Amino acid sequence: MTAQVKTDRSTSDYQALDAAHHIHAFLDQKALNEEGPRVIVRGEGLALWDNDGKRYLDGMSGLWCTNLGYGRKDLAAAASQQLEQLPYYNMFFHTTHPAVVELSELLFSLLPGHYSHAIYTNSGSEANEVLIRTVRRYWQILGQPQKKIMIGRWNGYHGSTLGATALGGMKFMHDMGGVIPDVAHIDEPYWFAHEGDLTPAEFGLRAARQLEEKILELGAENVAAFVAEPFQGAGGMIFPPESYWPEIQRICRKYDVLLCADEVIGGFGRTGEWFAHQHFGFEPDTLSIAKGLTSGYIPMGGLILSKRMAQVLVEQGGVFAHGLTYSGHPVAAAVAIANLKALRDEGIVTQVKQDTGPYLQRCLREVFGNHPLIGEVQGTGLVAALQFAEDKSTRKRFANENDMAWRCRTIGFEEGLIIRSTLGRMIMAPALVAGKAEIDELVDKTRIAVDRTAREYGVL
Ligand code: PXG
Repeated sequence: MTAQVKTDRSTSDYQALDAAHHIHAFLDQKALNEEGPRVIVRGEGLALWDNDGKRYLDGMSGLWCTNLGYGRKDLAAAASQQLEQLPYYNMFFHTTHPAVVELSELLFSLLPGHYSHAIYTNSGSEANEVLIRTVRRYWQILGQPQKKIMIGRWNGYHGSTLGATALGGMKFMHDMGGVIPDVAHIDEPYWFAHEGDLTPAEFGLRAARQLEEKILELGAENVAAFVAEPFQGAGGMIFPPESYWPEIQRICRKYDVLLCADEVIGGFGRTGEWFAHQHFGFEPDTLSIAKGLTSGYIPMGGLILSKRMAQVLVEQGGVFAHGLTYSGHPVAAAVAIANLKALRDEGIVTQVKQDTGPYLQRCLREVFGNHPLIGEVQGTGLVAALQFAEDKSTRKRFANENDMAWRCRTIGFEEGLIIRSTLGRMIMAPALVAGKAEIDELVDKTRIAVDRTAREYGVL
């Protein structure tokens, strides 16, 4: 299959205009301009085509978001119908609209029963901004306005706006433009990087107990919430040991600290459960959502609240001083409904849990379990990471692991594969509609990229 689209301009024209007008995300703009970005023009299923007709297998669901894959006509039709009927209205002037009401009905039918309310946003970053304000408001209403410190994790990612950046633990982001006060961090539960001889289970408990130490250091009466991704995504797809989350939950309950899960990439089927916290077996008070809510076809995010929190805000809170023009946007809501119905009615989440997820995980462990470049394979469902390591048994990492991973990613592109590198790890998160043939192609092309990297670095 070829691109089958005729664009108006040559790739070099697009690149020149792109260089003239854009600052790209997380890249050295000058270096990018010298190289020129790939110009992506079409998508179908898991395949993308660039302006020169080259095909790529998208192993990253765009940016962890196209859970249904590209080219879904039902989502396009839902948007088009809503655009004709009611392209915009808001939730300010004592008004609502059917699209957002029906989205909530559907969403809460998929969520565990102890959640009841949503505050919709346009993105995951905004969901986390709203989280900070809502959590602080909750404690204010309960007469504890000093309980406002948010604890996040080093290397966690919660978005690129100011509050979300502060909540996240990417120091290089903190260094650009500053942070907000009353935010603290604990370490990430990254067993492979940890030096010493703790088992994963022992390490999981130790990592979780850092939260208790931090709460005691700051004073529980001052700590509003702990916020984390159930598995860390942008920071390297780090899976905590099984002992981690139950201990975190115990600590949060003990000190009356809200437990907030950032489900922006873990939500909507990625792990084979509807939400990643269900895979890890804990019960957060809030969920930040975005990405897979609409399969990325249109921007939408939100903050989901437990009944307990919502009741306080609704019954005792008075005016909730927050509102976005596009909160619950009808077109986004219509697309989200079509997306959630497809994920549910086509049995896609169940398929990830029972069939394609275990298949991907098995294939990766067979191919990379004893690979000289790979120290560990992590993941569940349709998300996985390969950790580069010089010595698997001692967990010794290559000094230049970042360069190796970046090179592996570049080779992937050459081979027609999009996977992501983070520090010394390769990450994949294909669309949840991936069939076994696409998973085979993903694993096969990843092996070619890893082998070529290993040969270039003299490891194979
Ligand atoms: N929380 C998490 C856990 C995320 O992964 C956000 C919040 C922010 O969402 P928005 O919609 O504001 O971007 C994210 C976003 C990557 C990558 O390369 C990851 C994200 C965004 C861009 C790139 O892994 N995650």
